[in-house]
Amino acid sequence: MRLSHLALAIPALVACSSSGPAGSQAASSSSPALQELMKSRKLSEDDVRAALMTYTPTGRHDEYYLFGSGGHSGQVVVIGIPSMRILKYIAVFTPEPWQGYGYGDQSTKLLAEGRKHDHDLTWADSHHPALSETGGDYDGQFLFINDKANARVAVVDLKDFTTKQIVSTPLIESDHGATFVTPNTEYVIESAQYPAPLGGQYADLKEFKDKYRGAVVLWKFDRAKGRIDRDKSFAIELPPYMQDLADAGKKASEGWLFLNSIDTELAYGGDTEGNVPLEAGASKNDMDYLHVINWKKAEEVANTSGKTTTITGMRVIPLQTAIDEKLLTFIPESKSPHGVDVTPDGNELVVSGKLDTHTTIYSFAKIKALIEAGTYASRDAYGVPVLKLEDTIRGQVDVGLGPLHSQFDDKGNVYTSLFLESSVVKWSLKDLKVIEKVPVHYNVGHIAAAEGDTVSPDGKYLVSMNKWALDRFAPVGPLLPQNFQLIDISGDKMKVVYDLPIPLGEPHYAQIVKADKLHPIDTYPPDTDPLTEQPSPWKVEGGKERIERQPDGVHVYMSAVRSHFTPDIIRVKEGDHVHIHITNLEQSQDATHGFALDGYNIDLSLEPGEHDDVDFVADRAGVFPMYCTEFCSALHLEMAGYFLVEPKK
Ligand code: K7E
Ligand code: CUA
Repeated sequence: MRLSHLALAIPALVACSSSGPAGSQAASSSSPALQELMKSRKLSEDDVRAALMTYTPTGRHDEYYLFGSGGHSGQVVVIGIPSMRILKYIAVFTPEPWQGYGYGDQSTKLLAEGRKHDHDLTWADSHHPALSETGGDYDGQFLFINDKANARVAVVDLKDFTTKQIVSTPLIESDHGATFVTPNTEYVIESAQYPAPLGGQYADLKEFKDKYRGAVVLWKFDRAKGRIDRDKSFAIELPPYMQDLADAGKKASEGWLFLNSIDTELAYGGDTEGNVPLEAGASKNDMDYLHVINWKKAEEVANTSGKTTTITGMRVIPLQTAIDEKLLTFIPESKSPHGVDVTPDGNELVVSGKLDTHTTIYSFAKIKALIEAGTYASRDAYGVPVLKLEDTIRGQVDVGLGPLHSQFDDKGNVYTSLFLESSVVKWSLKDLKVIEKVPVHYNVGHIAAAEGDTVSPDGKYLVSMNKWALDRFAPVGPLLPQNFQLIDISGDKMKVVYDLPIPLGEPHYAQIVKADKLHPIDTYPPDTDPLTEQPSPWKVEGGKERIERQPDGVHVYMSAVRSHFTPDIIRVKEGDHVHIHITNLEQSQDATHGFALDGYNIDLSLEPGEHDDVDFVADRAGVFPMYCTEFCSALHLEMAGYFLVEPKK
C-alpha cells in the first residue's frame, strides 16, 4: 500500500534536511506517529509531499517573493514562495490604515498626485505589477503597477516596500496594457484600454471612428531618482482599438514593444439604441491586430522638434507621424487576445486569443525583415501597414480552450493558462507540442512562473491566479476569495501543492522574483521622510521636543520612543491650525509606533527612524486622547496623551 511506502519516504526526506544523527533518529521514531496523523487527517502521499514542499519552519525565509496586484483594493500583495505566506499588503492607490497611508501629510500628498479631473479617487483597479529590470532580468529595485480604472501608474521602492509616486495623464481615461517595462527600465509602458477622445474631450459615439483614439504612454523612468520623469515621457496615438496586454522585446527584440488589441471592429455597444451589444460587435471579425512598435525609433521621433503635438501637457506622436516614421505595424492575431509574451531569448512572441484554441508563435526576425523591406499585405482603416500573418509565424499549437497568458521555464517549456478549461497547459517551444495539463480551481486568468517573463526564467514554481474558488474553502457568504494555487513545475508532472485564498480585490497578475535580489532596509536613518527619502526639514531631535506658536499656527515637534510621546499634552485653541511633526527616535528593527488622534481621523505609522507630519485645523473643541496604535512595549497602553482644544470664548 502507498501509505507504508510513504512512511519510509518521510523519515528519509526529514533526515536529509536535518543536520545530524539525532535529527534522523527523531524522524524515524516519529514515522508511525506521522502515519497516524496522515490517516486521521485523510492525507494522501501527494498531500504530504505537497506539505513538505511548502512547509516553512518558523524563522526560515522564503526563496521567492511574489508581487501580486490587489485588483480593486488598489494595493499590492506580497507573498513568500513556497510557503505562500502573505508578507505584506503594500498600500498604493488607496488609503490603508495599518500603514497610516492617507492619514498624514506625506501619504495624503502622494495620493493627491493621483487625483484625476479634479476628483479625489479612493479606489483603483490595479492589474499588472512589473518589477524593474536590468538587462531583461529583475533587479529587485522597484515595482510599478497600474490602475486600470483611472489610467494611473505607481512607483514602489523595494528598499522600504512603499509607494513613492503616482502619475497619470488626462490623455487617456483607462489603461490595461500596463505596467510593463523595457529591458533596462528605460520606460514604464501604459497603454489605453477603452478608446475615448484624447485629453478628456467630448465627442459623441457616432464619431467613434474619427474622434476616439487609443494610445500608448511611455513613462520615462529616472532610476537614479527612483521616479518617473513626466517631462521626458511621451505617448503615441493609436487607432481606437482596445489596446490590451503588452510586452517589451528583449535581447534579439530589444527596442520593440508588442501590444495586443481587441475590438478592431470599432464596435462601441448601444444595445438599447438599436446596435448590437459591445461584445457581439467586437467579435465579428476573425482577427484582431497585434501592434508592433519600434520604441527606440519612437523615442528619437519624440525628441525631434516639430514631430509631436502636446495634449494636456503630454507630448504625443500623432498616428500619421507614427505611420510615416514606420514606428507602428500591425499583424493579424487570434480574436480577443489576452496575452503577448516574448520568449526569454527575445526571438519569438507567443500570442493567445481567448476565442481560438491555438497559441501562435511569431518570429521576430521575420517580422523585422518584413518591416525593413516594407512588405505589407494591406493597411488598416487608418493607414497602418499590416503584415501577412502567414509570413510572420513559425507555427501554432492547439493548446485547449480559452488560452490567455503564457510564462516560461528554464527548460524551453511554455505554460499557458486555459480559462475555459480551468487548467494550465505545458508545451514545448521547440517542437510546439503539448506535453501535459494540470487542472486548476477555477477559471484561471494569469499565471506567474518564477522569474517567468525574464531573460532567464527559473522554472520550479508557477502560481495559477484563479478567479473562482467556489468549493475550495470554508464558505464565507456569497463573495468568495480568489484562489492562488502554487504549482510545482520542477519535475515531469505539474502538481498543485498549495491553495491560498486571497480576500483582497481581484489579483490579476503577479511576478515572482528570487528573494536574494532584494535588499530592503531594516530601519530609516534618523528623521527620514519616507517620501523624499531625505531628513525632514521639520526634524525632531531627542531633548528638543517643543510646542511653538507661529504665524501659521501651532507647531508641535514630537518624538515617539518606548513608551512615551514627548510632549504628551498638546494645548491649542479652537480654530487653531495645528502642525504636528513627529519622529520615531527608535533605531531598532520593528520598533514601530503608531500615532492616533481620536476624533480627527489622524492615524500615522512611524517605522523606526521615520518622520511624519500632519496638518489640520482644530475645529472641534474638547478633550481628545492620542495614543500609540502598535503594541510596542509592556507600557504600550500607557503610551498616550491628551490633545486639548479650548473652546472659543
Ligand atoms: Cu487578465 Cu487585467 Cu491581465 Cu485580469 S488581466 S486576468
Ligand atoms: Cu508605541 Cu505602542
